[in-house]
Amino acid sequence: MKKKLDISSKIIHVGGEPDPTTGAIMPPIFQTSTYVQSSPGKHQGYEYSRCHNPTRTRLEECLASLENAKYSMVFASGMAATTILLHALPQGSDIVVGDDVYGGTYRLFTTIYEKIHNFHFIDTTDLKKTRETIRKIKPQLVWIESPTNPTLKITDIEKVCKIGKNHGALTLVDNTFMSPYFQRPLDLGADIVLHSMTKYINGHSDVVAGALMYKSKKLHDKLFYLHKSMGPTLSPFDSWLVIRGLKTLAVRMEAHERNAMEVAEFLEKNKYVEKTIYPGLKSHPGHLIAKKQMSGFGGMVTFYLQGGIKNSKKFLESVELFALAESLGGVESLIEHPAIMTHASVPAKNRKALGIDDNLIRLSVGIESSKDIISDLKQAFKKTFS
Ligand code: P1T
Repeated sequence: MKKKLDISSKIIHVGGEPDPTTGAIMPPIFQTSTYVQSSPGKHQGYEYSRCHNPTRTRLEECLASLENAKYSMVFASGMAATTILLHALPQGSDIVVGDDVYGGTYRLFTTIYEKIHNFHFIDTTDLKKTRETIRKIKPQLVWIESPTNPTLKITDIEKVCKIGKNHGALTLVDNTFMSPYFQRPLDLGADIVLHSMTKYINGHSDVVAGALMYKSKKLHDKLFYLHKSMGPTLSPFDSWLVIRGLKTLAVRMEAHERNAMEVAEFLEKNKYVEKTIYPGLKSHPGHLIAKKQMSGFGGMVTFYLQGGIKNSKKFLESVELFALAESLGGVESLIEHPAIMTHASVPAKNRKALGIDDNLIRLSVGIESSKDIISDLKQAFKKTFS
């Protein structure tokens, strides 16, 4: 019955069965490192918490069902999920990567893992170029972020997955910005979904965590072996916090989107803004693809402020309700400067080519009153330009 539920009900109920021994409606935090065995090797499915933990299992069950996957594995951060996935590929794999990805992902690929795999960065919104590159390189993996961080480019996930499949490549989608509530890449043909659960899935800026979701048992066995051997384990308490935060994902995402749309429309009309980027705006080049593959446009808005770095800094120092901080997807509104903060590890030349300019500002629009959010931006414009 639970498999057939709507996503907003699955968020609350899958993995959330009352505790069988006490009836407690919330799962217990199994704050234990080990489990007693009745005879050597004879146990109840749990041996050691680096490998398995019942609180973590509850979370993994729910996450797998939200992405319509068979399996999910959680990790101590989004980057830990990425690391383990890269180890699951044969050494020397070719990986085609969307050119605009989170700065930390770019850093990991181009410094630590460039000695192990070959990364080919391309604009995956350009289907012709993507088809040609995949046909030529025959990669093991295609890595897409959609919408991208920070310029919110939209890749046609279904089409890229098809191209990948035709040439024997798996496709991974980093679905952090949308959460499974607004976008489910496995339904569009992807093989693996990655989340930084630090963002919308947990939603309360109090946990760092990551997850992978997929259907293949072979991949699951490989990832489980790597997880147990390498130990990027999410603690029972953090697993429980994510279970708790996740319960309100549906209402939070609806509120983020409502507010982000209002903010984007406000910015688009503002005389001090050169350009506003939000997939929900008709002016966004990926608007129609976004409409096709997402059921909402999310809470992230970026814009180019008039003037250079001086104005950007002044604006970022002037906000009062928005907090100037890295990260996104929490209930509170955050603002940041990608070139100096989240994407500082992307070389200046690449940043320029991607449009991560000194006047690009990224907003993670929270779920406060939209009136207060917009008043805060108004007063920051006034302070910056008066
Ligand atoms: O921070 P961590 O949980 O390790 O997740 C890394 C990560 C992966 N994928 C995407 C799309 C991300 O945005 C992130 C983390 N991003 C930020 C911290 C940020 O402010 O953009």
